[in-house]
Amino acid sequence: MKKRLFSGIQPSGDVHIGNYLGAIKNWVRLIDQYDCLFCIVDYHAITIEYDPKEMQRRIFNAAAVNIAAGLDPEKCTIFVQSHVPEHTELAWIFNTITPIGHLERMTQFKDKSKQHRENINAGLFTYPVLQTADILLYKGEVVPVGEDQVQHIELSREIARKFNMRYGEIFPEPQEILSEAPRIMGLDGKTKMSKSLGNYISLVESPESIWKKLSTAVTDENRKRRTDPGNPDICNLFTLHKYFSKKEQIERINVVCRTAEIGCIECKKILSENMVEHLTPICLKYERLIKNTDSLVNILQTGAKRCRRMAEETMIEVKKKMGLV
Ligand code: AQP
Repeated sequence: MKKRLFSGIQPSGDVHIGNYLGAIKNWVRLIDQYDCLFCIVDYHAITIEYDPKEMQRRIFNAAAVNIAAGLDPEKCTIFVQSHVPEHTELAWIFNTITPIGHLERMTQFKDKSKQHRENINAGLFTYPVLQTADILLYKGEVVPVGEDQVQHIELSREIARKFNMRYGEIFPEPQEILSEAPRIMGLDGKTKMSKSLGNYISLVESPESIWKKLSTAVTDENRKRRTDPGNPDICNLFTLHKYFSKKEQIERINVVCRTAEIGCIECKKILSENMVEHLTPICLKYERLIKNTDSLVNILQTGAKRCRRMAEETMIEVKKKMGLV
């Protein structure tokens, strides 16, 4: 029996290279090792303002991009959170054992409250409780995520422990798995690359747009003139070179940037070419998939069917333990 892996992505905008390097690449790497469930978490995405007319497109987009990036639906289960009602049912139960103080400490809640001052809703606050339900409904043991989600996974362990102590042992304590790129910074070099901040390169960005975005991206801010020596250690784009460029190029740039033999523009051009080369197969596959919505619907329905069966079984167990049957 393979251990179960659960992970999710919000259909809150374009899937970007931060999501890819921080999470999706790891999902693809682990697909044969675990029984993998990948969830498009639409109930999480509605905690911020959105256009209902856009949501369906975003859900298909998230499914197609992830499949194009390597999530083979023959090898894993891909589904939409709202297609399995037990997610919110279990979240309600977990709400009753989660201290408010723990939720108040969550960095993402603090950040998002600042970002969306006009809409600090209860869903944003209890987001990590629903996330815990997402994972534990399927008794997920491992959760590959970016660094921003580690605090939430810690909380999910606490909730699992508390439930098990109070009502009896049911749930595993999930463990996060981080990728080699757990936190990709945005093109401003200052904030985490995020769908909602618009500081990203999408996974299916056109070559022209990749170049346009990279050409204005922040590098080593101390390097004012072309003749100034640069410092790759503090250059956000050098970090991206590490994931998209060839080993010899990275080694060379690491030297010639420091001696000012290469300028930022040339360095960005190399990165842009390599990024286009890396992302082109994903873009081409995405274009084919997104045109065939029937096939996407079929994949998501098959996924939801499997997940509903598992979710029903868990809820029967949970309710029995809690004396609710
Ligand atoms: N910048 C990042 N670097 C590394 N990993 C990242 N992840 C997100 N941003 C980065 C990881 O991608 C997975 C899916 O993320 P999500 O869709 O659940 O939501 P998020 O973490 O809130 O991502 P965004 O892009 O910042 O979305 P918005 O702007 O809507 O909040 C997760 O495993 C995440 O850690």
